[in-house]
Amino acid sequence: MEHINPSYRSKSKSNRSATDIAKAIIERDRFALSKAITLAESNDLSKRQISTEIADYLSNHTTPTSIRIAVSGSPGVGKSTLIENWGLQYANQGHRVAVLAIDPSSSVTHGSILGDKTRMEALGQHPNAYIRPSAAGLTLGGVHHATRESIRLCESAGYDIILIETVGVGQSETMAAEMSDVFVLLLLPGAGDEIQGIKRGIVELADIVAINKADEDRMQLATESAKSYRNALGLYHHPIIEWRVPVAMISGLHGFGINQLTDQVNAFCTLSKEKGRFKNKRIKQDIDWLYKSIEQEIGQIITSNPKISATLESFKNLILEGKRSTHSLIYELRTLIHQTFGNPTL
Ligand SMILES: Nc1nc2c(ncn2[C@@H]2O[C@H](COP(=O)(O)OP(=O)(O)OP(=O)(O)O)[C@@H](O)[C@H]2O)c(=O)[nH]1
Ligand SMILES: [Mg+2]
Repeated sequence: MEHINPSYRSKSKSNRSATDIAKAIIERDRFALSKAITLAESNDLSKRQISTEIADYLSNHTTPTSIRIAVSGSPGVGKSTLIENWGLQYANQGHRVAVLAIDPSSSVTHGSILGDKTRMEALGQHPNAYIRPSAAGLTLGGVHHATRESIRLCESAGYDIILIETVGVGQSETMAAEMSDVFVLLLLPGAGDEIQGIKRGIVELADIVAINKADEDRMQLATESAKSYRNALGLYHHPIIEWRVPVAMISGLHGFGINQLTDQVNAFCTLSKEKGRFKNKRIKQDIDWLYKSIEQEIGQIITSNPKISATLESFKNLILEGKRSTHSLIYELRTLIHQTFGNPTL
């Protein structure tokens, strides 16, 4: 047998067709799943093409029955620690857990620190768990696209609990909300000032709030903060009118309150399903994403036209010199776009 090339097996695997990879994913082959995620993250058009064939096959052959949970909060609030222990709890109950990260900053830092951030060693070794750090070097739209696709792929591979950690600040929370069923916001026990300081936009995304690190000498402070947060949250209206955003007290590190968090997620999903919102929200997320992608695509086609990009460049100087109003420049650009690409309605 020495004459057999030892890399033969992996080579034959890497040459599998889109349908073969898709079938292997349905059979819960982790290698195929990772391969498909890498293809979806690729900037290479031919690889992207294979990835779309895999996606189409899976859409036709699988029905996701998962819960997508986004865990968000400031750096260091304890997202990874909670996800690891929460994920272990789910995995020990027989659920299949996939952990993904949304990291818009990976395009800047090239994800160098992300490996550390999503290490989750104990969960990573659990047979029911799959952890995928987000890819480095992707554009903002690329991060969004790759994470959405990764979620679908994991679901097709039978993962029914999808935990999404937001990494970095700003864009990641919005992205997470655009692709999850439940948005869990972690906060730290804090004084009144900090409560006033929570970013309004992010609080409005929350379906569940949890005061994390409610342990050791922070119990008293956590109890007081939970009360203040409950009052503050009373001012917001959740899109499901019957849902009062709960404020849990938890310790992701010591496991305290995680059961309660699971109950709240289940209660939220049950209500959301009763209201017919669960499925509709996913459909709306898909349609919104389609439109967003079209805008990005079209924008790219337009701005990569040499005549238009040169005109845009010259507009920058005009704005700098203060000679023309932006209003008239936009009008001129519109005319140029119509002349270049044609406008059937003119
Ligand atoms: N006391 C206590 N410490 C915690 C708890 N959860 C996390 N920590 C500690 O807080 C620090 C940050 O935890 P991480 O889980 O890495 O936090 P994170 O939100 O994922 O951080 P980033 O990914 O960098 O945004 C670590 O030192 C943890 O051990 C908790 O419930 N209680
Ligand atoms: Mg983390």
